Amino acid sequence: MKCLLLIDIQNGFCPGGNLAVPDGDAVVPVANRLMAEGGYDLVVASQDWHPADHGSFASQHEGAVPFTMGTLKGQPQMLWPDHCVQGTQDAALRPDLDLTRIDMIQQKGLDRTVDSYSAFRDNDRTAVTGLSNWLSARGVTRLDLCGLATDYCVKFSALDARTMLPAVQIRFIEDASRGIDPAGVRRAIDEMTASGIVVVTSDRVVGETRAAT
Ligand code: VGL
Ligand code: ZN
Repeated sequence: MKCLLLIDIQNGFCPGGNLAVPDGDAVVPVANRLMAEGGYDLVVASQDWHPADHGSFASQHEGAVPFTMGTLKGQPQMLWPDHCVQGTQDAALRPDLDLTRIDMIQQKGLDRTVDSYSAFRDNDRTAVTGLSNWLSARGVTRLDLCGLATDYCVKFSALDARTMLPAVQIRFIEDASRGIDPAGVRRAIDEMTASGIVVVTSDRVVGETRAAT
């Protein structure tokens, strides 16, 4: 069973959004092509889904400025602009993403006391979202990830998939992803590669499907 996991392809992370990733909207046509031609049995989309008073927002910390480090539950925490607040347009999945092909939406970041970059569990690794059990129950053996942002939610999701689903082959689709900080993206790719995650392109994914049929 092959599954495609689309990370946080939401208005908030695209140009015009509250936490826009440079060129973030460029991943949408690539994700649509992967869903149509990538040969996946299942497609899951994650959705950053914060309460308005989420503790990762700089606005919740006296005098704090977005994109500086603060603390949350005693742990270092990057403080973000308010983004992806539940029920707002900023939190909606991109309308040009082909939502008809998505089998399940995994929301995350609902607990205001901890951030959740990963679609699998909170940053403090205490609470899980249930996604790893959902994938295991469906017999997923191969998981390809892509989306926004490479250096945060995509990386943390990929590394958690690696440790929480040790029998599953994990791949990162580079051209279907964009990051916040170029140096962070390079480090993220190095970390993913070092942990056994394979870096591929969408052309390769689609080409393999063609070769197999
Ligand atoms: C993300 C920062 C805060 C992401 C989510 O989707 O990469 N980054 N919340
Ligand atoms: Zn967030």
